[in-house]
Amino acid sequence: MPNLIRRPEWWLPERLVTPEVAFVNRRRFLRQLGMAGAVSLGASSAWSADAADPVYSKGYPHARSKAFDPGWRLTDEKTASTYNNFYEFTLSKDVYRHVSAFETAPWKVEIGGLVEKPMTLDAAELISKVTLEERVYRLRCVEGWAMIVPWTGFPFSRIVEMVQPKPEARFVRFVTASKPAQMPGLRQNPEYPWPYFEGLRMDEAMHPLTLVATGIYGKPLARQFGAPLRIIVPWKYGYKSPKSVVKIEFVTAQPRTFWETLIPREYPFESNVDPEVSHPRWSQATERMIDSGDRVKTKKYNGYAAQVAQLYGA
Ligand SMILES: Nc1nc2c(c(=O)[nH]1)N[C@H]1C(S)=C(S)[C@@H](COP(=O)(O)O)O[C@H]1N2
Ligand SMILES: [Mo]
Repeated sequence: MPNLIRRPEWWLPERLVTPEVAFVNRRRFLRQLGMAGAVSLGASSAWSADAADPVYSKGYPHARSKAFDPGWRLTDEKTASTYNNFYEFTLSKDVYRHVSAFETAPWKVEIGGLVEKPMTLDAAELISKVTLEERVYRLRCVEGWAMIVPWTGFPFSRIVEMVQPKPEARFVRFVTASKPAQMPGLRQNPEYPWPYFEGLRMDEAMHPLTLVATGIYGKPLARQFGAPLRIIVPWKYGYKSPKSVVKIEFVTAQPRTFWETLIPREYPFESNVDPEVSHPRWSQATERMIDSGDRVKTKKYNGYAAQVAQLYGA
């Protein structure tokens, strides 16, 4: 990359792994980082899920599923809770410092489109209808970092059972929260096509690995993780796992996504983790574990090839 900017001394190497932002608007990004630094001096730095809205705490911790407990070493909880991507709040990783005004209850979720039984209900009610379990998954961000965390949640296929999609439904579209008064990033970065939106093929959405996450580390999701519920698709880059979902829509045509709208060549709809397919601006061959700093080889489908390769004709 050409040396377009002079880096200040506090610019840690890991700050560089924020390439989307840098590409979209480097100048705004730099200003934002500066502001975030200034604000953080006085702001509360509570990072723990203990701050999650108490309406979601019923039943925690939920039992870990034996089928999804591969025995990997978990990423340190504090590191995972203080190193997040959630651009509605900030373009920097210290999202936890910017979420105190975020109200996650009550939380209306609208599930509709091409379905027999559309429903609009509160997140707490939706969660009360399902059985929660804990699963240990890897998460790989397109920026080149990774973590291994215990999510609590339920399979997305439970939602499909509830609303009964019509045969014409071939894709699922997710829309996430847009609350400008509570989400400073929306106001600071108006050039992005808010609200954040994502999509999956129906067979991807129905895959048993696809999870609606409601908790992490044995507690309800802290705000920075996308409370009160978010989607987790562990074999795709992290941006395919939308946070703080408010709308789930079953549709016929492949929906656009937030990142595809911004830079289609770099963030295509499918976006399966693949060490052999470089991002146009960097290699995807390896990844950095966010707590240990270990650099490890990236695996095809993020290590889930045995479960998902058949979705892609492999
Ligand atoms: N609504 C919303 N969802 C989002 C994002 C975002 O900015 N907004 N960032 C995505 C990206 S790029 C990643 S890597 C993961 C990060 O999840 P984590 O912070 O729980 O590790 O969330 C994804 N979901
Ligand atoms: Mo990401």
